[in-house]
Amino acid sequence: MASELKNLSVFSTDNLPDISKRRFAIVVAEWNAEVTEALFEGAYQTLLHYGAAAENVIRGNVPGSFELSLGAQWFAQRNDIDAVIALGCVIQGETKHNDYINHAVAQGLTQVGVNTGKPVIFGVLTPNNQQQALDRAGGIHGNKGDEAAMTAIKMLGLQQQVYSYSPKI
Ligand code: RBF
Repeated sequence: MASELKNLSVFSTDNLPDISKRRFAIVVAEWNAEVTEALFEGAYQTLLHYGAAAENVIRGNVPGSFELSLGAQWFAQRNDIDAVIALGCVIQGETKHNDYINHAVAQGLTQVGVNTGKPVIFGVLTPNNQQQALDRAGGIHGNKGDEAAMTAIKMLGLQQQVYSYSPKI
């Protein structure tokens, strides 16, 4: 496979907005905790690295990925939260539960973002097995938690650009 030895968490960091006063919520699913803790660590450190203040990053846990949407909604509805990052890991099993959960979470998080007008980031791994997950949670393929945090930052930059734009008439 083309991605076999590649770090997939490579992203451009040009023109990032100032996030020193922005407030983030990170919602973490407790299922597959070894993986989701690593995703959290990646997301948290990335936010701090690019200028977020530690006291402006709050964390909430939900039991499983299915609960991420509601957890994200509760945070996104707060006036003092600018962006929400949802982290989970749904490993393929012998039944199709993973498909149901993945679709529900993808739709749920999309809805929360669109309804609240805030960046709500899908940081849910959907691997075939635990190793694939670990490879993407601080392993050979990078850390999707880092990417989720960077996505939140970039969306805040776009939001700022859109709302500060004034047409030259
Ligand atoms: N939650 C996850 O975050 N990752 C999983 O891999 C996962 N597998 C599940 C498998 C089954 C058969 C069931 C019933 C639940 C699973 N969940 C998983 C939990 C799910 O996200 C949710 O917490 C529960 O279904 C309660 O609403």
